[in-house]
Amino acid sequence: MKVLGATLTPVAFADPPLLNCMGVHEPSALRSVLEVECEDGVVGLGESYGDASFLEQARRVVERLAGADVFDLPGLRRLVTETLAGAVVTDAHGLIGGYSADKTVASVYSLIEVAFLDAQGHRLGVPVVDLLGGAARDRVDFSAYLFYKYETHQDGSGDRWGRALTPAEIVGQATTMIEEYGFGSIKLKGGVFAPEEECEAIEALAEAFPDLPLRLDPNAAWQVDTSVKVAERLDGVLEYLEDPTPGIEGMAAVARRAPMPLATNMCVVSFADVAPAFRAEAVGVVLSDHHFWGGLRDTLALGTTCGAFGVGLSMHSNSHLGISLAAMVHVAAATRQLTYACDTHWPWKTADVIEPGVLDFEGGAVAVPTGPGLGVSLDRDALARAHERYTTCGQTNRDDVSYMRRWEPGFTPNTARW
Ligand code: GKR
Ligand code: MG
Repeated sequence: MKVLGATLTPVAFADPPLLNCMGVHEPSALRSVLEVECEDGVVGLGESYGDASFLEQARRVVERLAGADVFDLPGLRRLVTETLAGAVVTDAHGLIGGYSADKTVASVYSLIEVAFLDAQGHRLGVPVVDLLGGAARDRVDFSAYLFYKYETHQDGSGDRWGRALTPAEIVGQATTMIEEYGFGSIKLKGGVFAPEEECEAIEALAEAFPDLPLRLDPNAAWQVDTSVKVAERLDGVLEYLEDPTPGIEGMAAVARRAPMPLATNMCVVSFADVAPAFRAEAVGVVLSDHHFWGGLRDTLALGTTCGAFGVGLSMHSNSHLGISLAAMVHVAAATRQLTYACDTHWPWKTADVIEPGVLDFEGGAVAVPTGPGLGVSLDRDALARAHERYTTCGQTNRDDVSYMRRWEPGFTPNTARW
């Protein structure tokens, strides 16, 4: 089935002032929505990053898609690789590891592969999970993803979540999120305050939710010895400790002394990282993410690789909309080796570009959509509103660091600070 044309639309949606080691989320999160129009009126959807550098590279390929066959994924890989030879998308936000030409190809390919798979599913009348070999599970578990947060943005605009800067406020945030979504595990984004304070928040969560598995992710804000101290203190409390310190070598040094597995979405971010990280026994859990692991089929391959080495598998998320959640659910459902509930930023947004009703959470899980393709449809008015917000919000790149300086002039990222 031939592609007739494709449109890439940058969009923005409201994001609360969530804190991390790089600073604080700006008022808008940026994404891109891809529509691939094919013969017979079939349209395939994809979603990915919205930063200028990503858009620039993705557009170079998108404008060459006409004439491609949506069933020829190796051909798509060649087109992306040839078009982007040597190009590098730089993501200055620094929260998903280093960037490289290979990661750029993998990211742009992924955006389009998802849309091609969606189109294939529509053409054949089957859900994407079936194109990936079938469902290993019919519901996908997600964890409550907690953030320290300010009460309002710099312009004074607030949100329904309020302030969360203390252990009690973090427990309050968890309580609301779990009541509404039914999550059965909890992740706290750390790297914001001194590690002792973040340990106190985790201990408060353990007391409030004694039956729920917990995770802490400071995005490499700590040095090796600090990481080990935290790991020892939270022995028996955390199911895994995520990216405590930078780099494979640093993670391996922590892993040798930590009682719980270490997880990562920062030091194993492409297949080139797998051998050195696994050889060094640096990580016990890899957080997959189809957006930069080269699409849904390579994410499945990552699952197989992790399974072969006895390494666990979870799933990473960034602020995202419903097309991405649908893709995450289909690939997670098809991945036999998934050993933990996946991350999602879903509860933090208030708008989307898809028609509601397909991706509802029940008991912390999303049922795999059964409609053709991804099973979601675009709400054109909502897409237009989100694009309008993109054109007027004044943001073209995620920059948590500069925004943080409006609260704390002179702020520098907390990477390996403690
Ligand atoms: O949304 O601030 C955030 C997160 O810190 C995100 O950017 C990370 O990439 O969730 C991610 C993670 O697990 O590191
Ligand atoms: Mg992480």
